[in-house]
Amino acid sequence: MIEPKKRALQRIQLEPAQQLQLENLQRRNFLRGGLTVGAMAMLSGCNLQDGDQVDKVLWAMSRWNDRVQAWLFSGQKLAPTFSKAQVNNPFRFNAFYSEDDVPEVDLSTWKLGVSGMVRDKAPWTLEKLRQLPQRTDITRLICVEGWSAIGEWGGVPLRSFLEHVGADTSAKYVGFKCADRYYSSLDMPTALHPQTLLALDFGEVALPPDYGYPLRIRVPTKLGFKNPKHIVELFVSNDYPGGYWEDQGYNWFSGI
Ligand SMILES: Nc1nc2c(c(=O)[nH]1)N[C@H]1C(S)=C(S)[C@@H](COP(=O)(O)O)O[C@H]1N2
Ligand SMILES: [Mo]
Repeated sequence: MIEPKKRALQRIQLEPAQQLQLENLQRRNFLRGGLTVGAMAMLSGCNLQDGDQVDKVLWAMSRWNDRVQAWLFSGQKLAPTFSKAQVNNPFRFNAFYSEDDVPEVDLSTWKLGVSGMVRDKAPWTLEKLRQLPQRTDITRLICVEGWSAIGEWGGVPLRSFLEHVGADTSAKYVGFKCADRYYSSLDMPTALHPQTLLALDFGEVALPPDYGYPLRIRVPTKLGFKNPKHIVELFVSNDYPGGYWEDQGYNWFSGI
């Protein structure tokens, strides 16, 4: 398999901004093992000095790849599960800031806002969420930075929640906003996947601050960055919501 982007980068002197864009796109396509030969043929049709044009073609292809992957994904393939003895303790922390800056969420004012293509937009308290059916899975969280850890997460299957609020499940996306500026989004089949949880618990106790108190997404069929912590709002939409890392070039689909 040729690596057309690398070759293009070697041959052509790019402006720093163009170089950065191409590197973002390389990261975005990294998980899929680079561009196809057909894509390279398309690329060679444009002037590689023209950053805008190259970016447009590469981004379009990346989106196309997302659509193909979403289509291939049945929505029901289960992620591997593990035994309690395999849980990593202590669990690893990660965020775009250090542990000292973990947001302190005040439960007396915290609510989960619900918006977009849903029948019932009333906000949810943690207490109300705990009254919905719960599920627990011991799964592996895999970070794109190259580490992984096994943990036990419990909470409300996102599917049950979406059904409860009368979400339009024919919509394309479920998006999440967090208490710390972080945001992310899932394709609807993944949102309806049986192992995708609105997680409230971590190892049988309420989520500790580091791991997303009071509510996070736990989606074992996706990379770590698609597991937003400290969620404050959930919305259903047909408009592509992107994400904190996704908008910096990481592949939006990033999973199975
Ligand atoms: N709100 C918020 N959620 C986030 C992040 C973040 O910076 N802020 N980082 C993501 C990344 S990159 C990873 S790998 C996981 C890490 O989760 P952990 O701290 O439970 O290991 O959280 C994800 N969710
Ligand atoms: Mo991550």
